Amino acid sequence: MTDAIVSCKKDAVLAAVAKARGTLSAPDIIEKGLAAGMNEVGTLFERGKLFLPHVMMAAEAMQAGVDELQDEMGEGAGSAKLGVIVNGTVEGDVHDIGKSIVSTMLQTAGFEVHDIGRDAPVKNFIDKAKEVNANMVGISALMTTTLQGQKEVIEALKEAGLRDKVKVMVGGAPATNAWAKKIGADCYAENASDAVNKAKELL
Ligand code: B12
Repeated sequence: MTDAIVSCKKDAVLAAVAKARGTLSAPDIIEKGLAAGMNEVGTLFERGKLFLPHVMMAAEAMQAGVDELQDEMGEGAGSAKLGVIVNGTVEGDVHDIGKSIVSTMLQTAGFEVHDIGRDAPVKNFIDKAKEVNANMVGISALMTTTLQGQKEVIEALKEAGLRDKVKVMVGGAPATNAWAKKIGADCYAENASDAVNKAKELL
């Protein structure tokens, strides 16, 4: 599956997903197969072995694979919700593959998730958190240049008087535990499984 993503071919990805279905769980297929492939694409891109159009094709193929598995991910575990989470990618940042995987996995684990998409202005995080009475806000940033946006959302939560009621989880490739601590987030999660575990601990 990882090879299929690196080959940037949607058909190959869908064929690999079909083959893995029934043997592996949907979250395993996504994280250990598709996301692993996307990370490999990132490494090859950084080394100049793949170019932006390839990355876009691989991203599309990845999304097609995730969409294919959506039904299997289900609506979450039971009727009792573990908590309400608003999740989005900060303004100026269009990367949303990882963020969307996190949303899907949180939902599958039993959280009510409101995904506000990518390139989301600070105001959208705040408005949505108020609207749905969120217990947690997840903030994704994939570039060093947009990481600051996570801090801005936290500051805005404080200004809106919501910080005491809402836990904050940050993620995305350039984020770290040290960064999360520095900006006053409640936690950092490295990947979607980690995000589910940390959300369960915090809520
Ligand atoms: C795919 C990709 C794209 C796609 C995005 C498609 C999409 N719909 O998302 C496209 C082609 C559109 C794109 C565009 C650009 N990109 Co780009 N892109 C990537 C790439 C190769 C992979 C990202 C990815 O999807 N990874 C796979 C997913 C599964 O992993 P993930 O995102 O890290 O998510 C996991 C964790 O981080 C975590 N997580 C993620 N979000 C959250 C949120 C929460 C709350 C939590 C808890 C956890 C969590 O869980 C996820 C699942 O395990 C990265 C390289 C890399 N190594 O990351 C570059 C990269 C991020 N891009 C980069 C750049 C520069 C750009 C562009 C400016 C174009 C360019 N010149 O290359 C534009 C950005 C425009 C903008 N304003 O945003 C740079 C950023 C450099 C920096 N400054 O830090 C990178 C690092 C590549 C590089 N080395 O140059 N990109």
